[in-house]
Amino acid sequence: MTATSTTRRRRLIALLALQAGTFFVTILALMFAHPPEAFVPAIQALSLVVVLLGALTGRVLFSPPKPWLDAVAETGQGRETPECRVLLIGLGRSGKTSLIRQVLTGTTRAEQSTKTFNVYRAPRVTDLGGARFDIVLADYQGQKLSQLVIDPPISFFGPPGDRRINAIIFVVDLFRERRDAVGNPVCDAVLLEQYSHDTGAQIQERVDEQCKYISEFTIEIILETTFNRRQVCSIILVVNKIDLLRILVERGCLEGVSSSNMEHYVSNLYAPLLNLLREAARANEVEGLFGAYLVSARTGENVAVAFSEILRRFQLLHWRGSTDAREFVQEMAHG
Ligand SMILES: Nc1nc2c(ncn2[C@@H]2O[C@H](COP(=O)(O)OP(=O)(O)O)[C@@H](O)[C@H]2O)c(=O)[nH]1
Ligand SMILES: [Mg+2]
Repeated sequence: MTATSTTRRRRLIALLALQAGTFFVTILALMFAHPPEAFVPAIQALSLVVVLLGALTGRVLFSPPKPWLDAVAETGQGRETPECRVLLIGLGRSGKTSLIRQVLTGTTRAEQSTKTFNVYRAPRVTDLGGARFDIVLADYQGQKLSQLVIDPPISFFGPPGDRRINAIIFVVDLFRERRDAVGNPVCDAVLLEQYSHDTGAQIQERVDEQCKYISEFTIEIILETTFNRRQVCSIILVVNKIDLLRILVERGCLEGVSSSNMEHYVSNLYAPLLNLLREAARANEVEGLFGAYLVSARTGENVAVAFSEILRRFQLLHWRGSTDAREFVQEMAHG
């Protein structure tokens, strides 16, 4: 049991003892101070007052009680099944929910939702001896990353000072969604048609937009909010919608880019962001997985590859006991 959970248990016991003590003293006082006929209604009225006072005292003494109680109830402390918690961060419409659908093979019903997060869960079995665990994915859907700091749901993040996230995936793409006259997203055929001229410039525009969203400062905020070196063992960049790029490359829309150097082209586009992530991870002593994974949440291409390394690291970390994630990842990198 962690120091934090021990503190919470002590607080809970103290709160209950305080309430019970107050109640007991009141009953004794009543027995001495009142004649028998006044006894029953007076006790009833005073019991109510004592309970209300107790609750008020608890609120003042143990404030803020709600996050604390939420934490005890929801962080999974004492939960039997280990959880690999993966946070997906990215601009709206870059494909986070579609990626989750691919990973959980069609199950997209969120088990918890807030204004800014959906949380999905699926059972898994390890490659290392068949132990069970859950993969839990949180899809950040707010537009402003500041919301991440203001209201991160404790059930997924874990309480401040004891964060529980194992992997952070930054999701970017290469194509901005286009809408028709009535506001519906256009189909891929129309999107490809629109991207078939000035292709390089249009893609660069989207990359710039993505890099503006996931900047040095936002990375810092995200790590500040989520990071716990005992838990985080992967930070990766996923570049989505590679199916569309492949078609445009095959059509010859990007001069000098072929299917054999497509990965190189994308890595160059996202080199500044990759460098920022690499530096942030180094500063926090996480040796993440820093190639950009080119994936398609639509076709499933490369999605399993990107996730399998995250799951492998989690499994090794978890079933080796309480090893510090940082030491473990360094060991892996060296051998
Ligand atoms: N062609 C293509 N479209 C995609 C891909 N991933 C997502 N989309 C589409 O992009 C839109 C936004 O996806 P969604 O998963 O809702 O993005 P989110 O807002 O980041 O959760 C949807 O219309 C998806 O069908 C992909 O890999 N290829
Ligand atoms: Mg979504």
